Amino acid sequence: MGKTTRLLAVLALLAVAVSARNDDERWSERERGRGEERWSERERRGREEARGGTGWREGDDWFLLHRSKPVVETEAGSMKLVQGSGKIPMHIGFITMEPKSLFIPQYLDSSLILFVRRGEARVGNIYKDELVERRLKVGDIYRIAAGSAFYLINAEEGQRLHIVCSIDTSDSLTPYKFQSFYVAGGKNPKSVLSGFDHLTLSTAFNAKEELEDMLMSQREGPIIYLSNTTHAPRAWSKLSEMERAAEMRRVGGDEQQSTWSFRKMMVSFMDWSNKKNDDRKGSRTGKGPDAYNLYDKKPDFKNDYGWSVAVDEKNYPPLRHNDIGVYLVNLTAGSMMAPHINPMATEYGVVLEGSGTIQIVYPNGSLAMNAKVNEGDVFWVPRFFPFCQIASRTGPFEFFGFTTSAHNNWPQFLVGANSLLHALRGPEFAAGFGMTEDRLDYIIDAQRESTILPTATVAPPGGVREAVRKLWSV
Ligand SMILES: *[C@@H]1O[C@H](CO)[C@@H](O)[C@H](O)[C@H]1NC(C)=O
Ligand SMILES: *[C@@H]1O[C@H](CO)[C@@H](O)[C@H](O)[C@H]1NC(C)=O
Ligand SMILES: CC(=O)N[C@H]1CO[C@H](CO)[C@@H](O)[C@@H]1O
Repeated sequence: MGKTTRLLAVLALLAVAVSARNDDERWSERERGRGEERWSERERRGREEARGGTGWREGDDWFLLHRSKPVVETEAGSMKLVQGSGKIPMHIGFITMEPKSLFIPQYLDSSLILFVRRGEARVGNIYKDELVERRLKVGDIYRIAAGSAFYLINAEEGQRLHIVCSIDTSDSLTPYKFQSFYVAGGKNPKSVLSGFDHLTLSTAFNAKEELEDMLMSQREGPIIYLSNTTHAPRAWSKLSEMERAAEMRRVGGDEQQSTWSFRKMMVSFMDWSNKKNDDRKGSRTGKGPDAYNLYDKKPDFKNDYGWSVAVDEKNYPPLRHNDIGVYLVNLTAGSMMAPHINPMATEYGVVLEGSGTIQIVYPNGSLAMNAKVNEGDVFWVPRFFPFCQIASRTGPFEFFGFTTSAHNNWPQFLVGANSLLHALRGPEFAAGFGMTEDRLDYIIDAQRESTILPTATVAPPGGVREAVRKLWSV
């Protein structure tokens, strides 16, 4: 990149940073919903938008991912998908499960990183041929590999479960799409088992009539209530009995111990769901990676205006497999994540709490997006594009997301005490702006904070803004 281009970009950014603050000041009080209610409202609107089929919104908020489509909708829960953009094979999924419900055992052709937003989840999945079960709490992230069978349970009595997940389709059968294969199921969803012909299956299971029962009963969709004594769980428990019997026969023998690992999962799973009350209090069974909690991690950066954490493969090794990183940022009311770029990764963001503004700048130095976002909104920022996030003045702004790199992403800050401008300063740099070094230094030094910057009112007085205005009129 030539020096002139770099200078132009920096100049544009300075302007954006300054105007961002003005915009934020103008931003009037917005009605601010809370908790559950707000979330389900967003879900509903998302669905409506999907039905309306408006597609990508052009222009101003192209980097907001509005188009969400429901992929599962049952009485007991839903899953909606926000499709990734451009050449990034990643989608964001929102899973909602009512109390005492189950997401039927399945595997995907894509890998998942779950993040528990609200409630508690029990997740079982096959890891290296063994069933691993974990209890996930708010803030936990947990990876499920492509092709690994898993189930999700909301075992809580009165608490809805909300999960946000990334779906990495880079290994999927169809580019940029993912496919579920239900292991359990019946008429709806259809179990992959039911695809085999009768003789094959009954030979494989060494059972007959029970199979019919097992594979025809389920009709309530992929997310079901555990509490309803439908046919399905009863039918599945037959499988469990058959498996146990088979296990007994195998004892002592050395024949194929763990050939069909999801049968093991089903046994364990049935043992659990047959019990009316959950008396297994342990939070983990089986050998395999644990969940990693974002809220337990010491912030990587923290000042009076907010904090941020980034989780990479060093913190949570399973991230290495997909080369995906996870981050979480909490800004106090009115604060700003200083304009920066991700030199290594494209970034996805999901607003968890509060509202704010996302500004993104094109490489040519013009403003690409200046959009207000609220809880549940999803945005993305292409690699190399300068951007910043600004909290509204009404309250803290919390967002989290995924980056397409599991390594340290080394974000480069363009404004603030730790910025590129400090590194580049000197006579050439000042000449690039057509200013004296002193005047440029004056501007650069005015911001003493780094990374997360205070609101305009707390920031140093008008002098800098005045100087920048003069700079523009040159
Ligand atoms: C975010 O920061 C605000 C204070 O600005 C605090 O009240 C809130 O609890 C924080 N959120 C989290 C998840 O820590
Ligand atoms: C900058 O680039 C964007 C995207 O390529 C384009 O839409 C816009 O018109 C350009 N602006 C200028 C001033 O060249
Ligand atoms: C079909 C059916 O009986 N559905 C019920 C399952 O259980 C939940 C509560 O646990 C009810 O709300 C459903 O109506």
